[in-house]
Amino acid sequence: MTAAIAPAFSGTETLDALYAGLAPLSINAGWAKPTPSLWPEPRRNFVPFRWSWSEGRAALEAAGRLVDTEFAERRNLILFNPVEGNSYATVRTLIAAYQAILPGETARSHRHTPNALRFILEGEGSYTVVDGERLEMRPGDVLLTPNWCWHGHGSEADGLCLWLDCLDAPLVQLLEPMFFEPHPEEYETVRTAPAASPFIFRWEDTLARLDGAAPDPEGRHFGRIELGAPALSSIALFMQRQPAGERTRATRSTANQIVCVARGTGRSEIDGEAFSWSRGDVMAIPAWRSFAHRAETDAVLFAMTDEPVMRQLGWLRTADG
Ligand code: GTQ
Ligand code: FE2
Repeated sequence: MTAAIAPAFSGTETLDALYAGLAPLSINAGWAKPTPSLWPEPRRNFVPFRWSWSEGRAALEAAGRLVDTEFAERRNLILFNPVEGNSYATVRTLIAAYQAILPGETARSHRHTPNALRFILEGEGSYTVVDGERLEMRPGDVLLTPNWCWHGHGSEADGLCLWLDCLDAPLVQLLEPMFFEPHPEEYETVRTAPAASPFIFRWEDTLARLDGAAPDPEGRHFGRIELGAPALSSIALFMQRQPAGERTRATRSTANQIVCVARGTGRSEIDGEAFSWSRGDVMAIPAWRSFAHRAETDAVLFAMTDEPVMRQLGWLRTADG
């Protein structure tokens, strides 16, 4: 038997009275919302931006004098998008950070659900240990640490070793499945040191593959290869070579993108704003912002995007201009 429930709104005679009666029930009238919940096309939330490696590098050198890896598990500088209320994400779903490790240092192992990758900028002699495998890191290399893989870093170099990290942590924060765990032994024991691994894309292999890469007939990029297919379940990685003087056709995508300059100098236009760049600089290209790259010298751009997420969910769209 169900008890009769008092019809709370039977005496409600005005819309205002209806709204007032709904609010304490945590119900809103969908037709009377102050702001729309659907809009015709992606909004300009995150902004186009460029971080300069000369500034980032100098800041990392200072951080090297001021903090050790005992204090700072990772000596990383987060490249946050300069938009109201944000102090973490570089674009909506991804975060990029410059990281440094000093000669002789080790950075404790941990694991987390965010997928991560590193693009090595400078220094010979650093390594990362991923699930017990020691992997050497050299300039131009890309190394993956997918969801829940143990990873810690170390350096046997003479000088600073520097790289760019990229993680899908902002997406994981948004969707909630965040887990993080420090390694029970702090530093994971190295079991093997393989020369090759599905977690490494070597710079020399990238260059060799780029030699055979055909340009996009539509001109959206010149020679371009993908690292992995995709490299991570949420992040696709592309290396694109662009000859001096060439300009890509302006395009836009629902995918959020971070670009790091692997080689050369040039200028990009992102939603009407011009950004000049050289090696190590990082650009934020948020969803649906038009972008075109112009190379001043022969250039290689490393692009990281959330395209796999957009594709899997049926939201990947691209357009000209
Ligand atoms: O190297 O494990 O920049 O876990 C941010 C989070 C680097 C890392 C970052 C991380 C790492
Ligand atoms: Fe990590």
